[in-house]
Amino acid sequence: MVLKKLLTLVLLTRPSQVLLGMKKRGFGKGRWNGFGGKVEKGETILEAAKRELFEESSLKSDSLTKIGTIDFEFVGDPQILEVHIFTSTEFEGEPTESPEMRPKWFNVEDIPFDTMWPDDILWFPLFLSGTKFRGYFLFEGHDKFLNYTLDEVDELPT
Ligand code: 6OG
Repeated sequence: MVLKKLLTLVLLTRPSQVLLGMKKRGFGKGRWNGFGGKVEKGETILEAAKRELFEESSLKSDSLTKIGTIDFEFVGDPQILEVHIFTSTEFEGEPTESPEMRPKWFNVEDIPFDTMWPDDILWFPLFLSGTKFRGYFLFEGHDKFLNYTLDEVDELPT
């Protein structure tokens, strides 16, 4: 049986820049990433994306658009992480450090891929060009993946 865990990831942009957060604790600690987390019982994936964005960065966005979905499998772990990735250019508030994340704007040419999950360098170009995508990565440990698929798609299921 395949166990799927639903997660969200929000990447806000402004002209030539993307907002990332340094993960201060838990899964992915020490890596820059978008803002997100687990979808709770009783909420939609979009609701979870907005909630996690606010909890981790103090920013509110009512116009999140889904840009991609990636399944992550880890060798030896029956649970697959289904990560739903959203983006927006519209948001309110000031990025504020939370117990989970330290936010920082990066120029798109200075995205710190060396201190991000290793999959990011492959799909960020699609996200930055506004191309929707569907992906799968099989990780061995947290520092390398053994194989992957990444496909551009016209539509993403909600
Ligand atoms: P919490 O468990 O802290 O949420 N996430 C990943 N993001 C990227 N870019 N690559 C991965 O490759 C990821 N695996 C998980 C989803 C974890 C956060 O980390 C994201 C969530 O936003 C394996 O609640």
